[in-house]
Amino acid sequence: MKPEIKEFMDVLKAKTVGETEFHQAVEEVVETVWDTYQANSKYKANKILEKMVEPERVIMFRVPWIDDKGEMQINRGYRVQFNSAIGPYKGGLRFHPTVTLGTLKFLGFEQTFKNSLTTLPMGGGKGGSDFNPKGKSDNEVMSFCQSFMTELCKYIGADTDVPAGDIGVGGREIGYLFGQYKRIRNEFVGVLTGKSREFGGSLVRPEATGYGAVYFAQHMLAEKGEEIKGKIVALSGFGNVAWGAAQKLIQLGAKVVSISGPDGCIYDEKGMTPEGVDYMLELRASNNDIVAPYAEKFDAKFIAKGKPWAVKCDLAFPCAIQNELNEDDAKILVANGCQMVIETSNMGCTAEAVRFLSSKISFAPGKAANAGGVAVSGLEMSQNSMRYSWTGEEVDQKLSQIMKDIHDTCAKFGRDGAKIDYVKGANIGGFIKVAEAMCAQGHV
Ligand code: 2IT
Repeated sequence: MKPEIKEFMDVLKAKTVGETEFHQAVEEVVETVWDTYQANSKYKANKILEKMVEPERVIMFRVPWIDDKGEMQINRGYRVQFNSAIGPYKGGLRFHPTVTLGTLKFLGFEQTFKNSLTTLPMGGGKGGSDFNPKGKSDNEVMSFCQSFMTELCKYIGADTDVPAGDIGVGGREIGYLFGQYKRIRNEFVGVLTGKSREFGGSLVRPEATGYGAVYFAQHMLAEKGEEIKGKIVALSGFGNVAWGAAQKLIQLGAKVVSISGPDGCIYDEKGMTPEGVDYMLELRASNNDIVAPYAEKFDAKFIAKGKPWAVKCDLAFPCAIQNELNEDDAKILVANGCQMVIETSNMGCTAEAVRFLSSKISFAPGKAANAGGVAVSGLEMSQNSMRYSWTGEEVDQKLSQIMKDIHDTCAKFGRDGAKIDYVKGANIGGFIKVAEAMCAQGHV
């Protein structure tokens, strides 16, 4: 690492003690955009990089709610409004016991560049809570969501900040959050995305992150004159993102051989069927956070506490959570002949794994590969503003074009001879648009 970059990181770390995931996300961006930054006197005079690592606003609040036993529970809620240079803050809400301010700062920071890459006018934000939805009843989830929105509704709005789902926040939670916002503010507006179809949701939003990652992989393969048909694919996770990816992969003739959950991983050597993909939804809805029952139902292998990275595959899509794939996993994947890792979770790979994979095979970072989710959220905002809905084909076609544009941006800024450095391409491409907008808007 260059001494100037180390100095930049040391200053940041001293101001943000303990926010290790945030440091990891920032370091990767700073390392890749440093030369672009140094070469532009306007960016330097405006201290753009120093500004970009400081969120515009952080809101932290108490969330009291009553459980089914009548007991008071207290959680912590957050919204990190990171950057509004190119549009209203936009990004998901995560309900998961591991959520800290550092987690949401890393996610909000990444979201700023991701949203810039989508070509749509969306700034970056992220929020959530340490609330654990696992094992909670519908009534408890609603009680929590209503209390969370009672505070959050003071800070968001269709032209200010538009949250959506992330881990632990799906259609059910968005429904409860929307209902409470509407009740308090007396406004029916597009303040959340990922809504149900009946009240302003977009077709293809549930599938969009997974579909988008597969479309991105198609462009990566096309660079090498290859196609997705016949490829053996390892997936992790079993939530919304893994579900969408599995569905599209199977449609395109790939063989999906794994999924995973906190309890372990499933190895289905014969390949998942569409019924298996549908069953993922049942597993998710059961609220138990386990994948083991899949093995018995579909005659597959369950590896307790195992990760799917030791299975033989051509393509790997981490779709679960940050840092789920480390350097050892990366080495096993490459040794087993894996050609590409498409990071579909946010910062799914550790910094060491990213370095190793980028040097050996093709690696797509999450902020490019998983941008399809927020892109269709942006399309949901457009439809809400028009008070109109597009057909599924229209939305899918726009999503597909956006993923191609993101791939083109990565290629434009990351091409290095015959290879594309997708990490560099995504970071520089995402950075320039936000930096230009920030410079134009003056000292704010
Ligand atoms: O990480 C992400 O891009 C999301 N969770 C989706 C955010 C959104 O606003 O749809």
